[in-house]
Amino acid sequence: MSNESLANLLREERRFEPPAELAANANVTAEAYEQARADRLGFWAEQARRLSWSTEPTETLDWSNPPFAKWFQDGRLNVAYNCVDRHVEAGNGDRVAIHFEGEPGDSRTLTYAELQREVSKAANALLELGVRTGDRVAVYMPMIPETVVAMLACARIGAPHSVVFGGFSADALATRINDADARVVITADGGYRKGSASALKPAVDEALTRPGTENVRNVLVVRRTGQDVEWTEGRDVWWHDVVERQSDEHTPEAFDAEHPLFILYTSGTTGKPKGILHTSGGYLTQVAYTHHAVFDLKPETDVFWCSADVGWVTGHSYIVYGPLANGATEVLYEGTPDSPHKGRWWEIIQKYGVTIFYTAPTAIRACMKWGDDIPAEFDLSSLRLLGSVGEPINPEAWVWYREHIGAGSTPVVDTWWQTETGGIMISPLPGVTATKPGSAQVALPGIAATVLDDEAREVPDGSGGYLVLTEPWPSMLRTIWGDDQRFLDTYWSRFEGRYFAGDGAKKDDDGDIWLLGRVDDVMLVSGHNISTTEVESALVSHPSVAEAAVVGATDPQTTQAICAFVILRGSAAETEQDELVTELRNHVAKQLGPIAKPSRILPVAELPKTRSGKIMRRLLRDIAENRELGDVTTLTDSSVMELIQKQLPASGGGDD
Ligand code: 6R9
Repeated sequence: MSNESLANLLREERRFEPPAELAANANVTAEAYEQARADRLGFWAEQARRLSWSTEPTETLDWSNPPFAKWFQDGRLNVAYNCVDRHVEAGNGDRVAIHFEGEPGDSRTLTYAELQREVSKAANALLELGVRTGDRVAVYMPMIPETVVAMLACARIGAPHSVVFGGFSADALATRINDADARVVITADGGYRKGSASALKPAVDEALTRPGTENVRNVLVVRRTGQDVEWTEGRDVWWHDVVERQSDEHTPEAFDAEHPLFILYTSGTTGKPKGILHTSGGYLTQVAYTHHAVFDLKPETDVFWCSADVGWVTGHSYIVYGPLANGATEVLYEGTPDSPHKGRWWEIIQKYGVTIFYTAPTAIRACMKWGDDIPAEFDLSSLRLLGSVGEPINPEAWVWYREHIGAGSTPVVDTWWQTETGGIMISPLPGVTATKPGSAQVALPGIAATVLDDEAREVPDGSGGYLVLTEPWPSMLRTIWGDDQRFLDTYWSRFEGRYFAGDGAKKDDDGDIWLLGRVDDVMLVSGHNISTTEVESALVSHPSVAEAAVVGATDPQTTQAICAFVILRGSAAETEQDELVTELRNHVAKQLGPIAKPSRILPVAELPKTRSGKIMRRLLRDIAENRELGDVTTLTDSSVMELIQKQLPASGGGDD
């Protein structure tokens, strides 16, 4: 964005007050904002006392060398002890920690006492394999309990883990093993996805033939599917051989609050992936607090379910560390929402009586497309809170979620954050905020966010620009692994002294924040910066559209022309498409104004997405501009691009 800040096009007037009962019993009330405003560091120091420290911190924040923050630096703690042992010691050993549901329908329950024994055995096994404090361990696993156990075992012995999403290729895995210089890889023979066993071990074998992975001494392999695996004697060891025979007792050692907890790679748009580094005390404080505040968790009665993959930061913070630090009972599901049928998620909510459900807009839009009648077949009355994360949620999808999953009364919280922020930053509080469909609304207590224009001036209410964070926060990334300069350049150089998130945003007339997509995706049309998110939301608000992805394609007259790819809903896919395209173009013009009218709309069967469900607009831009496709390695399904290319007419449908 260079000439002008983002235009503010979308108007959304619907409001939903918190349910009275939730508000009356909410974990966090409006007072928290006041308290944090009056004394931000005092507020975070108080939140740090949710944790059990072996040495209580006396210093909250050292910001003497910005942007390299140190939180609670003289405190010492063990993260795994906080997530497991202390709940057992408090008398809650029989509470279920994890209800595991495998995709084929197998299930397993782990109480906190069982989790303590499993984590202790795994920690002892890692020690036997020679893993020492500070060594990096790569984790390349399906969504099974051993994955959580492995992560906690690493945390317990102070060995930072680097979880690599199980769908990534051998190349992607090798790059990450190399960058973090991992010493051990924990994997499985395979996992179940979309109705069949999908192998993992072959990708590890292949990755370890690549240069730069020589320091991997052992591969620890969980047997999940029973499929055949190649075996390298001396290097490969079975989990059931090495872990099962260990003592189920292990005394956790305390580490400094700033001891590295994990590295998690984000793809970034160009160049090699960035290893985002998170440390212990500040990270755990913020994920525990936000899980308590945003999800209003009552550990004795709630059943929490975050459907994210553990290879994504959402899985780290809201499957592993946040919920377990809070002693939650949660669901862990291995597979996809449509295996073996499109009601699988709703069946799981019914089976376990899930009360709080956290998922991504892409999944909500897929469920909308499959039809309202599917969730209607299940008893979802246990739900009392719904969350969304990962992308801007279109108002229509938000309302559908509340209506069809939340029975028209369950509050929806749209939570904005990033791998880099570690925990939720901007979100309604369910007992406080009157929610607005499509808006993440307000920075949480203790968090400072605003929107700036090109000249680094705060934009007035009713305008758009760049989202920034203006004060350090406990779960902030500490650096990019091995590359402080890239850390400075990427996040701290655009606006002096402030963290640049890379997202466009606007403030509405109440000062609430609306996320408008990645700044790289913003379109420049006849001198106006227009957000892809707003045009997509306008398209999704038409009854015939299930999903939309919008990109700006180079245009000689208007700089960029708006090009939309849409997935049609149900029967709309069979109707006369030329007429529908005209209708959709007019619909957008009516919703947002003529400037936002797409010049081309192309109905497609699928859209290219990353593993966490984010649409890869970069690839669609390649198509819209008739270019050769860029890097497709982080796509969930690379055949999608071939499908789209096959479906396209030689030149597009627009007329003006
Ligand atoms: C947690 C996670 C971060 C990027 C972020 C933004 C987008 C996430 C959002 C959202 C609008 C929300 N994003 N949550 N946009 N509203 N509620 O997704 O981390 O994978 O690092 O992605 O995702 O663009 O900058 P990560």
